[in-house]
Amino acid sequence: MSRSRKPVMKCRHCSEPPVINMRQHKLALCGPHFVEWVRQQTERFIEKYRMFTRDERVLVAVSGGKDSLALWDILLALGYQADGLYIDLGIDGGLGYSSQSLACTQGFMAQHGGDLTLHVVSVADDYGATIPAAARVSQRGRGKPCSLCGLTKRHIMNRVARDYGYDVLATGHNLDDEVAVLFGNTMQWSVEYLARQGPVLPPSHPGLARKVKPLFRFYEREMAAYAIVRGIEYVYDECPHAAGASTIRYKELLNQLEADSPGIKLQFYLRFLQAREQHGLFEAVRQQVELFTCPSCGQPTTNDGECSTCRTWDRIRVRIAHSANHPAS
Ligand code: Q46
Ligand code: ZN
Ligand code: ZN
Repeated sequence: MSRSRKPVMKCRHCSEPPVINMRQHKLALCGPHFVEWVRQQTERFIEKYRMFTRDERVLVAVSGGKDSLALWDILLALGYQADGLYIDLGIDGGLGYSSQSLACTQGFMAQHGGDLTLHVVSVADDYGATIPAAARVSQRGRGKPCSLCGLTKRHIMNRVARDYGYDVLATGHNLDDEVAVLFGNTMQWSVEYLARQGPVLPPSHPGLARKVKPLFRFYEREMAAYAIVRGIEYVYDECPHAAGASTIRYKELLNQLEADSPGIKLQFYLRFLQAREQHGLFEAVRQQVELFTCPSCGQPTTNDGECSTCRTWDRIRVRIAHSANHPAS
């Protein structure tokens, strides 16, 4: 009686055991070959989608998580001019989330010899309160901080890119993030968001940087594997406010689909981009948006007057000052 042995899996390029098997690509790779593959692929996507060139200055938004640190690592290895931006949101959640995130970012810089440039912006110092404290008094998002947080982060990224003359702003969104957002936008038929979602967002206003997502074709597990193989220490915990977010539920659902049909997430996203580019899907919506300049911060706004970030934070500061003066009310 012959016993069937499970075939031993090997790296596609050498005889070492693989660190990852990417079923959607039918590709298993060992650590060094996986790192090489990720970098080559990233370079290919940067060129294919005309994200940026080596002459342009790139600002990478780093959160201390695996994706943004992996992105910074990849861009540096490929020889791009990449600096970092860390936004201190002042989120603690019992875990010291923001301070841990900054510590991981600084650890990453030390690993790279310490001569990298990192811009650190504190929301509390620049806007007057941490995100959780501001969310408690803001009417935006009904006490949940994410809407205010997203608005403020975008405002800061635009500001730092403009003030320091960066051509491009790069974020570490991976395929799982992008597909979950696309799924949510499709479920709601949020045509304005669908018209703008993509790996490259050209500047909508003078002085704004182009926004790019060089990792948008990598699965989340690929980025986790990259960070681990490269020995990058990153914050494992999600932001404590992420719990219950609809994107997390969408990710679970999409993972179930992916387990049955490897590659379905990538296909869903790429075919959306194709439909939009080749068939002009949502083109009419894109052309309808008229932008004004906020008189306070100079950033684009859909209102003729102060932008929603300036208005929201003005109200928050008033409420905080009022409650400081009237503690019992
Ligand atoms: S950081 Fe900010 Fe996220 Fe935390 S408060 Fe919400 S939006 S969950 S990406
Ligand atoms: Zn190998
Ligand atoms: Zn403004």
